[in-house]
Amino acid sequence: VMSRPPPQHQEWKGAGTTAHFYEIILGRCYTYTQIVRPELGHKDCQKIGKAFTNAFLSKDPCSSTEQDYQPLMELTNQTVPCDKTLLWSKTNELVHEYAWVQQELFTLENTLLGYMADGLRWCGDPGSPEMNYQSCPDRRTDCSNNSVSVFWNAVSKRFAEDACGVVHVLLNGSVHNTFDERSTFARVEVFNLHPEKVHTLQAWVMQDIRNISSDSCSDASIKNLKLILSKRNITFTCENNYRPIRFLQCVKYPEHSSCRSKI
Ligand code: N1C
Repeated sequence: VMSRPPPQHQEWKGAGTTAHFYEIILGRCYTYTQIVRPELGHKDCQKIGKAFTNAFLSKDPCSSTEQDYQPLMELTNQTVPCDKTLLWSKTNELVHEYAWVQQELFTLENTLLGYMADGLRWCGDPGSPEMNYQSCPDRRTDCSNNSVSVFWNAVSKRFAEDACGVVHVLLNGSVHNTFDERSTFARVEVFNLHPEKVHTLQAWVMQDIRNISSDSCSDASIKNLKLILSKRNITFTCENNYRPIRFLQCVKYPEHSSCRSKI
């Protein structure tokens, strides 16, 4: 057998930093600030890119802190209009399809920082100034305070704190825990909505069109969400299979029985 070169970095269980990470975040920053939202054309993408990598390079990727991301967060502050914040849990694909059609709604991925980081992985190493492209900590088997999880916790927290008016959330009625206490939505966002600014959380609970079951809004986990919000003085409303989003599901499965009625 040929001898393997010694690893340059600590070895983790999760996949490594996305190839060309720096070029991708820089390109996405320019796309967002020049093309998607030209009103943010004054943002300094070079500075933002550096602040992003400075948050995790040469550091232990299992001891990441929200403070590490503070300079990045300050450079990427952005106002989302009241009533236009759209949260989600376990509906990653559908929520972004809806936000694409309803251009005035903002998911976190429709803000600069969420747009830059969406779908990427990154970590550094205390013994090296480089990114670790070989492996990064796995959230479950290595550590929860890893560079990627801490980032999403920090930006999700700010996104919820900044929300005002009616906030919407798109939930998945076809999974075991529609409101999952371990999710970012439950752990971070629900507790960081400011009741002085956010009077109502409106949930849209969508079921997989291929197996529509009973009323998801009366699910036990949704009752738990309602209780948490009432204690926080935020009104909760819930709607099953919201029609505009059902129509999006019907685009994908037009022959399904629930899509065949002539309106
Ligand atoms: O844990 P979740 O969903 O409830 O997180 C979703 C929730 C949304 O409302 C977003 O504002 O939290 C925010 N958010 C993201 O926008 C996001 N984009 C990508 C949280 N996590 C995000 N990711 C990655 O997906 C991240 O790695 C995290 O662990 C998953 C969350 O998926 P989920 O369980 O469906």
